[in-house]
Amino acid sequence: MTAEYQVHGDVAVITLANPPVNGLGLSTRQGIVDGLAKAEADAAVKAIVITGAGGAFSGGADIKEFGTDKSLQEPNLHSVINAVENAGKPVVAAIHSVCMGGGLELALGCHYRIAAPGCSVALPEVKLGILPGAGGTQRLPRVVGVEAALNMIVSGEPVKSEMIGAVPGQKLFDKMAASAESLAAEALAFAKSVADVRPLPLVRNLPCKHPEGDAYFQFARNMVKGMAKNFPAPAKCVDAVEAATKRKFADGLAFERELFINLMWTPESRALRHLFLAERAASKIPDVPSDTPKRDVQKVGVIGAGTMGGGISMNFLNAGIPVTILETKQEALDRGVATIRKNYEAQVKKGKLKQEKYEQRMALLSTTLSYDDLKDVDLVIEAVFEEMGVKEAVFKQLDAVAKPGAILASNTSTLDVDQIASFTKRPQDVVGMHFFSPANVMKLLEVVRGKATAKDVLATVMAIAKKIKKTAVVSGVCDGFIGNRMIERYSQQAGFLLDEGCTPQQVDKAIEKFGFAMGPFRMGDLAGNDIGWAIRKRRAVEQPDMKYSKTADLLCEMGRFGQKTGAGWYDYQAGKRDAIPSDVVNKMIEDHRKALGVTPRKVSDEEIVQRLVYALVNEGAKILEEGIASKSGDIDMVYLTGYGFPIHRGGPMHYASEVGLFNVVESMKRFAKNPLDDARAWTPAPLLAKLAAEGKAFQ
Ligand code: T1G
Repeated sequence: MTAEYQVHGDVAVITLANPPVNGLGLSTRQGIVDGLAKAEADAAVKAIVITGAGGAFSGGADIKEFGTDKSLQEPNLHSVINAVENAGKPVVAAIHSVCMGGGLELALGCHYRIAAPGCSVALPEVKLGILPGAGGTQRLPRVVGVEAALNMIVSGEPVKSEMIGAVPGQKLFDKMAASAESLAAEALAFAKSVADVRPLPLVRNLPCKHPEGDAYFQFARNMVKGMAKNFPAPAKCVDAVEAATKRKFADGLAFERELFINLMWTPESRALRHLFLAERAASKIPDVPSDTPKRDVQKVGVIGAGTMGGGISMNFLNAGIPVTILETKQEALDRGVATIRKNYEAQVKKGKLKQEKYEQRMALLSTTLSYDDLKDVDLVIEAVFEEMGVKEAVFKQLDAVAKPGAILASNTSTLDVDQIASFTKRPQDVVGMHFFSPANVMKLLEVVRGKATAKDVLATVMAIAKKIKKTAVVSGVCDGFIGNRMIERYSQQAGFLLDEGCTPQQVDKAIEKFGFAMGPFRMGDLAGNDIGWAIRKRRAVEQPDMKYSKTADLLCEMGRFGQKTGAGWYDYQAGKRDAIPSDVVNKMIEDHRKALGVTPRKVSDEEIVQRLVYALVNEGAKILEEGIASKSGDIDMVYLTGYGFPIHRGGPMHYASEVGLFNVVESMKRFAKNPLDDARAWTPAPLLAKLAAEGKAFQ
């Protein structure tokens, strides 16, 4: 049982003990009910305290149980809370650290609540695409007021216990403990003090009204509509809280339950729950135990003060870690530092960064022209020109200068990390850390594991990634790692669609309607079309038989590299970023079709989306079966945090599983028949074909 029962004098204490956050899984729920029964049956027990062991009161319902029958099995959370409310003796919730979701709902069912300061209190269900499903939308408004409750429920954001406890008229806590350390003793004393109070107070009996209800909820609906266009849950949160003001408690509870169950089955909620677990699973490397000793990283060196070097440096400065940037020329250093300053000053101007914080960060930054100044750094990240010869020179120097045990990382976006490691006598200390531009903004960090990369190096880099607030995903060594290798296939399809009859704006609009932040052509103009051009030239040598539309090369031959040249797939007005469809480009595409002898056809948005997304999925399946990525959720995390894949779709691999892999493969068979396409690109990866045939999903 994952709830312990003890009696202290005449107070029974039920302690939730389901690490890591006392998720209210079946055994924990059973433990609470059993504990209540024992306390009821023991005449010596005058009052009951419920609390949580370890670092949480409770993080809510056990998310890992969702979708299994355990989550529905009695006693479900409603039954547990009913048992608490109907106990014949006062039940006091002793709250500390984390009290979220079902955990807060459990506390709201108790007769009294005492909280330690510093506890994160939230109803975060909306972040999982659902809403509080065990009375939270009906009870919270009764103790903190309708507006404060709705804010908490629609945002899902935590608030500190001392912030709520102290607000006049808000009765979420009956008492604030002096500290987390004194909570246990104070809870026992408080329980004793209310042992004889009758009738026992019930939150459900408190009134729940809003003086301007109709107007307020209309306002709330208007606000929510704007912020949650792809997610149904926030609007339902408003409906549920409004019901608390208009219906009897029992009816409001039933209404909430109906909304909760309906939301649980929405694709958006399935996507968000998948991502909650995938994000946490990404930080786990199957063959690197989480207790692997980590190297100490007190000082970081960054080689290259360009856009990437500067952005990478800012991540560490923001985390309070000193950085030394090395360049070959003083003016490059000066330019790089000036860019960092400009970025911080812009944040200060917007009120996003305090002046003193900015100064503290800049004080952690030093610069040098000499490798000798990197001799005592613990981690060096090079962000120099993407050419193997340059990398070789850098790593040979690093090998000579860096102290033993220093981690030598390359920010390369596609080059072979094993080859880079071979330039040193310490390949076990070499790893790829592929940041995404702008490096101080994008959350994704691909951690590229070389054959020789030591396990403690990986464990250290994953821990550092968390410290600099990056979503780190481990990739094996291959051309393009995970993200860029898949985007290659996506871009290949985008080009074919132009040859067949689409315009750049039609393709972009279709995939942006699907939910991508930016379609392939707007993205090319932003990143620079010349980057893809260089990769295609390299690929033409390495994989001469890979088929491409020539339009992207023709575009680059016109010098239309994108926003940086004021023209790309689209036209741009000076100093503006608005993408204007270009007659010049559309004519180039039409002329190219004529040269191919192609009669343009109307391509549906559905086909555009399927060809772009399934191209990602098929390459992702190959990456999985080659072991370049260890989990399909890792691939989803790469696409969500690095390539603007729509969150409400859950990532390419999750989305394909939702569509049904059998249906994906059937569509691919159709695309393979298109003479203008690259049939080999539509040969299903063996893993995809196998799962589709077995009617399974990606795990
Ligand atoms: N259930 C199961 N496991 C959970 C969990 C939960 N509710 N919350 C966290 N974990 C696991 C997580 O997967 C990870 O596991 C470990 O705890 C550390 O998490 C009826 C139905 C609590 C603030 O949405 O916000 O109640 O990877 O890395 O940064 O209305 O986790 O180690 O194996 O995030 O210290 C509502 C979600 C559920 C809370 C801790 N509750 N969790 O943050 O650690 S729905 C939530 C969080 C519900 C009722 C409904 C955070 C945290 P592993 P972590 P952290």
